[in-house]
Amino acid sequence: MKEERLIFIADKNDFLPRKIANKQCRMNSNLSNSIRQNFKQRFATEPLIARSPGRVNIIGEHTDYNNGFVLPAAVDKSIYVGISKREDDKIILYSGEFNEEHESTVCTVAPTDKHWPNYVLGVVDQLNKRDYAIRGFNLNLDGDVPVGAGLSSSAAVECAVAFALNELYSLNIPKIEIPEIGQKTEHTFAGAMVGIMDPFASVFGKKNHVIKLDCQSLDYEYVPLEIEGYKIVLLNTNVKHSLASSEYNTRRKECEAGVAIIQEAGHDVNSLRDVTMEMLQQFVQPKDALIYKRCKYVVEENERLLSACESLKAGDIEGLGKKMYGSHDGLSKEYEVSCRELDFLVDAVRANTGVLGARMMGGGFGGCTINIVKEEAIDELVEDLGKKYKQAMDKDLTAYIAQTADGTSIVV
Ligand code: GAF
Repeated sequence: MKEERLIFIADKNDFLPRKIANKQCRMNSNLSNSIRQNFKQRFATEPLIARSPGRVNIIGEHTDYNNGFVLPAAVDKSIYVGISKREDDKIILYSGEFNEEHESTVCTVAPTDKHWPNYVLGVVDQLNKRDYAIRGFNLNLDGDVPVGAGLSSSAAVECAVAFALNELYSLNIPKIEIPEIGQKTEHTFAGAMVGIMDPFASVFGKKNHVIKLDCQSLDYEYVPLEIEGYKIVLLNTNVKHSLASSEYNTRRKECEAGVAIIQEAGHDVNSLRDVTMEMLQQFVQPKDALIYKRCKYVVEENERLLSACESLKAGDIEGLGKKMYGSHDGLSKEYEVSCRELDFLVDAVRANTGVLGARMMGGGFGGCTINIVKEEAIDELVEDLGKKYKQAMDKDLTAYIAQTADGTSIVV
């Protein structure tokens, strides 16, 4: 399939089938132009515009909050933020997605019952807590990162907002602090005890590269994504099960419980990053089978990632693909964050010679699978699987070919 014939692109809230000629240009210019126009109409002034991309993750799932490794890349779907200063302390927000306004003030920011403003207000709260002085602002939010598909639209919002406020009020926030502000916003204003991966990928993304990130030290390395003849294809289950956020936090606690058992046995370990399979077998397995299973997955996923990274660097895409299947099996059977829709999509491509690897991506319980697919096999795969998925799950399957992109920036 030729690039110009890409037939599935993400639009607004979802993946919609659509024929376009030049996706990248259309997306960037259209969205930033429309946000500029809407902003001028609404606030009668010229905005500063920041964009921050969504992300994919090749391998290394649920490892970030265990101080492990991840291998994400920013993609060509972004959140755009138009912003301007106010003379007072007011925060006036408008979301194009929800066609809704929300008002607050800088010194009284608090979580709201409405969902979307929290990702902006939480950032303001973080800036307040870190003594970055801002006054009021008008803000207009829009973008084409599909919500609920596991591409991390919320991290993209947080990073775009932090980046925009940094620029607007000349705050001189060190770049590394932007992802931390995003992560803390999730903890405090969204109740999700997420790791650093998503905002880090959004801010530090680099076109044609994946980021090998050590979530313990935050050291990172850009690894070229050289998969000639193959594409990264995301297959969206179009489901998001309600378990997602509660089970996410539970998994985090289960991992901490595993670390605590090993600490009680007298070992100086701070996280699963310091834990070996031998320790798990010796101390955790006899005590708690469930905790053992969870921790085993994480320790093995870190090993898988390091080896997958070597495969990628050596041009062994098949080796990389195999580890992706291994990752899915661990996520599904041991970490138990998959669901029948995700398992169906991965199982359905296992025997397909055009697909080198596939696995669920992100937190789980819905969203997308990430697949490495031979270019000429994509059309048939999507068509065939679309029918099978509809028949088996009575849901539509949508697909998106992910292109890597640069991280957060100001749009001029
Ligand atoms: C979500 C979280 F936000 C990330 O921090 C990460 O834990 C991921 O789930 C699972 O790898 O996207």
